[in-house]
Amino acid sequence: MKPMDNITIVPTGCCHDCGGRCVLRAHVRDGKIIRIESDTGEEPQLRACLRGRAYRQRVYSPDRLKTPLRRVGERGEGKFEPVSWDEALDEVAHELKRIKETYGNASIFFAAGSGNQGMLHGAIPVGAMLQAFGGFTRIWGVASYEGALFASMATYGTIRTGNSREDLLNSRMIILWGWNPANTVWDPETTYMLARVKERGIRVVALDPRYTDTAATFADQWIPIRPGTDAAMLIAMAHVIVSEGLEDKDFIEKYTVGFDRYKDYVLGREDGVPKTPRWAEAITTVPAETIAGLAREYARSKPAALIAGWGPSRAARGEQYSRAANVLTALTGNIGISGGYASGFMRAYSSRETAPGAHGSGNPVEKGATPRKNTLHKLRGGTNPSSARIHSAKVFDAMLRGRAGGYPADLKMAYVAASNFVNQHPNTRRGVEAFKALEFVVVHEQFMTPTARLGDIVLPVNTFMERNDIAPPWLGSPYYIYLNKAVDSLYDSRSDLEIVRELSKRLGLPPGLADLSEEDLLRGIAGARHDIKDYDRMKRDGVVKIELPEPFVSFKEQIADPEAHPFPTLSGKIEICCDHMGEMKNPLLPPIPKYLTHSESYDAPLAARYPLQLLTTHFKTRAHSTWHNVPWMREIEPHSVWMNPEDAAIRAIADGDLVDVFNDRGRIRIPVWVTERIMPGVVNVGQGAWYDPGADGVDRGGCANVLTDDDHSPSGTHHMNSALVQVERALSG
Ligand SMILES: Nc1nc2c(c(=O)[nH]1)N[C@H]1C(S)=C(S)[C@@H](COP(=O)(O)OP(=O)(O)OC[C@H]3O[C@@H](n4cnc5c(=O)[nH]c(N)nc54)[C@H](O)[C@@H]3O)O[C@H]1N2
Ligand SMILES: Nc1nc2c(c(=O)[nH]1)N[C@H]1C(S)=C(S)[C@@H](COP(=O)(O)OP(=O)(O)OC[C@H]3O[C@@H](n4cnc5c(=O)[nH]c(N)nc54)[C@H](O)[C@@H]3O)O[C@H]1N2
Ligand code: SF4
Ligand SMILES: [Mo]
Repeated sequence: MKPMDNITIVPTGCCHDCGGRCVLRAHVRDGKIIRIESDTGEEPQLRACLRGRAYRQRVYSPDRLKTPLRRVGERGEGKFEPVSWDEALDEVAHELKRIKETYGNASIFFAAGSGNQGMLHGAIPVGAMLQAFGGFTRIWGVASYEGALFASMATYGTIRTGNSREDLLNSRMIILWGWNPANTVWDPETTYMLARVKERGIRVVALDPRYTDTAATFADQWIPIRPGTDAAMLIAMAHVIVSEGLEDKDFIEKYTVGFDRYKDYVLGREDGVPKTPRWAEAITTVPAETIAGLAREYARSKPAALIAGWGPSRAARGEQYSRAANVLTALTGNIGISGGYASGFMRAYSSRETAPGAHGSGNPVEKGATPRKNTLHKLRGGTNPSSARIHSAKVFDAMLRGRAGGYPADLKMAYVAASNFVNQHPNTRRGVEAFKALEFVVVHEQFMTPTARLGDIVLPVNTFMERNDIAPPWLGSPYYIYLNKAVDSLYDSRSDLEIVRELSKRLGLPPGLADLSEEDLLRGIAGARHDIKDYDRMKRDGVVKIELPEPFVSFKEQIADPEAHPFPTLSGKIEICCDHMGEMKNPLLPPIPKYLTHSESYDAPLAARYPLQLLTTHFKTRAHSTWHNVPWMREIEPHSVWMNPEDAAIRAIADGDLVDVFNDRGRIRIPVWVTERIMPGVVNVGQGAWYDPGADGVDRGGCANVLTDDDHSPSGTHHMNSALVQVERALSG
């Protein structure tokens, strides 16, 4: 910290749940942040995006929750009275004890969100407290990546796939499939590397129903593709490669199992339908020549990186797309080599081996629960290790139907921390109904979100500018940021840790982690990481960048010496055909990747009434619902539904009109952006806008999850990009 002109520059960072984790330098004068800078060091910098730079408007927002609140009206009505911390915490402790005694710990649902990505604050201490209190019911099925994780485990037996970002410079060709890091970041150096890729003239192709900022900035070619049909295109690319003998035969022979089985499907020997580019054109709308051209180019441009994003897999049958992409990288031998890329989960360098959602064992409620048979847990992985968990898409249904509906618990209370749960999970209107049916809801929040509005007690939490924390990168890069406290907690807010400390006393819990000081806890966290060598230096600098001897290349050892380093699958090889999936005998989980349709596919009967496919992408101006209420962000890109001019014309809709986007689950009313940047037949509502229904039930906030389907595929993947909708001009405001 360097004082000058009464200004102290505090090295800190940004750690909400976007794909970043960036350096911030808070300029503080008289206890107030007056300016925010970012990384000014050597490239590649951990440079903050527009959201991080606008953080002052979030810290000093007039809407910050200032005191603990107790509900006075009906739940969800939004009427609260301020109460003291003692009153609020007494009530929470009393309700926790009452509910535990009356119904048992499994009736407590812990809605742990991603709002804070530091390792000390946010949902983590709350989970530790509830665990010490006897446990809780929680979710499996992480909205982010469940399909990709499942496919990665099935193919490689691990989630550590892909190469370091700088290794992209060694590729001869890069395919960005359903991936938009210009907005979603995926580690701050990604766009820097893509810019260098472009400077070097390496060919970049982007496949996305939208002409994304990434495609516009970095790609030589944009291929629009109909949502939910990517598996068909990838399988047709395999058809071209196999029928023209372009596959890497030695690689397939040495490192994979199941190629013949896949070949039979691809060539049509299994079901009489050869999966030709012509076949795929009818499904995907991508011209057969484009499909064949891309297949040949990819197979001949070794080393080439096919990076398959999570967006297309966050959809019904999304795991098939991920599997088909993984298998294509194997057919072309682009795995384990510099410049290649094992498409999979996309976690390259990491000091963690487990899936982010899978941590935190030892929940007493899950002890003795039967391990699930029909899940990938059997293959070592997945985030569903126990029959005591509820899929995150099904929580609302579980709250409403409980054990009688086949769920493991009758849920009576929700403990919400760092999550805008109701807004961020599919079928939000049902979510509101479900939360209203509970006996007690407590929410730790910074703002009165749509979920906090459903609280009985709402506790004001401070921001990362008001406490110390350490945050690992979001995904796969070698560094940590240290978030030094820049200012004191505003108003009467406290950290989650401080709340847990007070509450633990009231619950009579033995002294635990929460009794140690913040500093000791952070030293402990750093000490447990083999790659953090110097805590004090990291704290002083606000960041530690870890020098790797060379760029990380996943599966390098497996390829160099397969005898000594088998793949961690059952066969020890890359599984093009996964027998374990075959054993499940589920037609929706075939052992080889297949193109499968579903009830909200473009060609489903429902499309007669709801002919548009809705995407609910991650949005430039927000991390999920965080930053929604920051005016600077609203100015940059107002919330709207993206629609192609062709679709607008047939509906007599003009750019900027207020429109209704609707299906049987609900209706939202927002302005339309008529743009060529989205293909015909597809509309996009960025996820994360706050649910704000009028008396007529129409959501003026434009929350995408009013429209999404609360079902999941057998892999556990969400259907957030698989909703059919109609759009019409709004009749009133
Ligand atoms: N700004 C911002 N960044 C974020 C986040 C955020 O909320 N805001 N959230 C972070 C988190 S937690 C996550 S999990 C990640 C998510 O990161 P992603 O899942 O990669 O993000 P999305 O925007 O949902 O999807 C990426 C792209 O997939 C495209 N897409 C959707 N469906 C299909 C399809 O069927 N086929 C094809 N080819 N493309 C399709 C979308 O148009 C979009 O451009 O982002 C992280 N980064
Ligand atoms: N339709 C659709 N829905 C989606 C997605 C999609 O692609 N489409 N993506 C999904 C994905 S990938 C994810 S990860 C989820 C994310 O969903 P959530 O985890 O619910 O994320 P946020 O909406 O950002 O809500 C986080 C909340 O935490 C609060 N917060 C921030 N810091 C702290 C803190 O230190 N302590 C406490 N107590 N609170 C804090 C913020 O104010 C914010 O309200 O959304 C999912 N929802
Ligand atoms: S929102 Fe994400 S990318 Fe932007 S500054 Fe924060 S951590 Fe970095
Ligand atoms: Mo996510």
